[in-house]
Amino acid sequence: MTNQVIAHVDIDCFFAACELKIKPELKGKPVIVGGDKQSRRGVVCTATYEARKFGVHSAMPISRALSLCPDAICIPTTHELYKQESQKVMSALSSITEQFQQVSIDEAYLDITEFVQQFDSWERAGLFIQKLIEKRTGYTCSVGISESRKVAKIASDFQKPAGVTAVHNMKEFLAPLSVKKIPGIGKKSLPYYHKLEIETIGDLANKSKFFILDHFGMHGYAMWQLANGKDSSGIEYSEGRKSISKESTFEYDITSKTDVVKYIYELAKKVYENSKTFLFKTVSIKVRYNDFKTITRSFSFSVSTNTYDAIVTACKKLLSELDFPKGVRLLGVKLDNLTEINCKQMSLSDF
Ligand code: TTP
Ligand code: MG
Repeated sequence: MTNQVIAHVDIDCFFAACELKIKPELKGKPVIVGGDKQSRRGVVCTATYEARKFGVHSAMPISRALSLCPDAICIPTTHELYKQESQKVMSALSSITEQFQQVSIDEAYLDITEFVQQFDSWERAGLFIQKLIEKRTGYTCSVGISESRKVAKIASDFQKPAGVTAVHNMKEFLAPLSVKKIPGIGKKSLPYYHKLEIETIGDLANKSKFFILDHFGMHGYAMWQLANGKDSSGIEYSEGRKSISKESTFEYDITSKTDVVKYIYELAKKVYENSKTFLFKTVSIKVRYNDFKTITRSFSFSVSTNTYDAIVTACKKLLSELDFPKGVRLLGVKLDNLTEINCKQMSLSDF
């Protein structure tokens, strides 16, 4: 079985990038978002990398930021703009995979286990994500890729801005980094780690399990496991399942419609097997051609159902509306509009 592959995507200096998109004359200049230059009051929300060179960073008082970078241009925040732009970013990311979790205004995790199979390396998949975001929104972003969500997050920060960091050997990658890079080790606990001569994540990995349990309990043990490259944290779905889907990426292009139908039915079967405890209303199919053009088509029933026949009927209808002028690289079937089965309604006929 393939291990999961998780990408963490974080837009570079997000609020500033939004402002520069509508004020392109400021590109290349040190810009601070938040606070006011005249009164020197407020705090820095973010700053362009030109201002960061002077040591300016988020959450710094404006007065301090201006003493470090007196020529900086300060602009007030426009949160409505950031919300709109964030939606564009998230919509672009969710076109890559349904297995996607937004965690802040400008960052998200994507389960790209299936998606990466189309590329000859994780780096290329990361570059593709960057290009897609740039094309759809104009923003640069940094991408971290790894088998662990936590490591993906550390990796996206590793080569900011506009970096792609793919981590295959987690232990080796983490070893030279400061322990404070581990989420959960903050200002409060850091001195305690230092007191025990743990400066880097490698130092932490080299301690014995019993030493760590003794000093830090189970919380520290989780950090120690991560330091040793043993972490398989993945996407977290907070509001229950929104969809059930299955995708297949092909090594060779599928060129005949008969084969497309055959594979869609196979996927329909797998999706059906995973949907036993749910009713669904909507069935979608996804087709990615060999030029990466991707289309999705959906069909909704008027009432919820949970039969295999319903999935196949919907797929047949959706497929009949599509042409296959080029080779197909990926196919997918998805069920959504889900209701968890918690009563006796088991199939359409029971309604
Ligand atoms: P971040 O992604 O942490 O920062 P960033 O996008 O500005 O810079 P980069 O990712 O390149 O390091 O935060 C996203 C936005 O959230 C940021 O643009 C502004 C806002 N923010 C604050 O308002 N205050 C803060 O202290 C932080 C960290 C962010
Ligand atoms: Mg960011």
